[in-house]
Amino acid sequence: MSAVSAVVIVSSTVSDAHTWNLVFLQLLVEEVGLPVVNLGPCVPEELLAAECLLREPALVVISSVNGHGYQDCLGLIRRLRAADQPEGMLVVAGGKLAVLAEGATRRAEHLRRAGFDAVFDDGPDSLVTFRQMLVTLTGEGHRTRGVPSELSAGRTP
Ligand code: B12
Repeated sequence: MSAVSAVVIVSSTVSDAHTWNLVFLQLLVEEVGLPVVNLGPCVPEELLAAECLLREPALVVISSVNGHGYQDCLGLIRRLRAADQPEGMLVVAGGKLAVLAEGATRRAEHLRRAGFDAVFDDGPDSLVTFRQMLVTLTGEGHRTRGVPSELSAGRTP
């Protein structure tokens, strides 16, 4: 396992066919000066894992808006935190991760415990916080795993 690069992978989950969320996030990441590989919609876990092995990204941004993101993310993060994956790779998720708002805090906490560095809800502040995180990444270049606590605290799906 080697150190991560400055590349950001933007990806949806295996079940999610929406694309404009991914385009939006790609443009946002590129705006702060980080190179992006956008894997598009309906990405199988094994394809995402293979891309992470190949590119050793600094950050993987998972976006899902179809309401099944929480379930998809649980399987996906198990795969991305397996022993063969790059160390120091940040993985965050956001969008409309469930159909019901009820239980959002518990789901976000569960995803963080499962291995996500941050989980962003669909509220107006999330993109501001997410962008701050990107700016931090550009400042630090190569970094080790971990999102500053002020960025990860209170993020819910
Ligand atoms: C266009 C659209 C489609 C198109 C997608 C075409 C395409 N090429 O993308 C089609 C028709 C295929 C489609 C299908 C479905 N859709 Co649809 N779709 C939409 C719609 C109208 C717009 C989505 C869009 O493009 N938005 C523009 C982008 C830029 O914004 P966004 O997606 O909201 O993402 C923003 C935030 O969520 C956030 N964000 C997203 N990800 C992340 C990640 C991070 C880290 C951060 C910080 C932020 C963040 O930032 C983005 C910019 O602000 C929305 C309703 C709506 N008005 O939002 C429904 C919507 C997303 N769809 C929905 C549903 C249910 C479906 C279907 C299941 C319908 C069905 N029964 O078949 C299928 C799902 C298919 C699948 N396998 O995924 C629901 C999801 C409900 C939920 N989450 O609880 C929505 C919300 C409609 C609704 N109100 O019910 N859909």
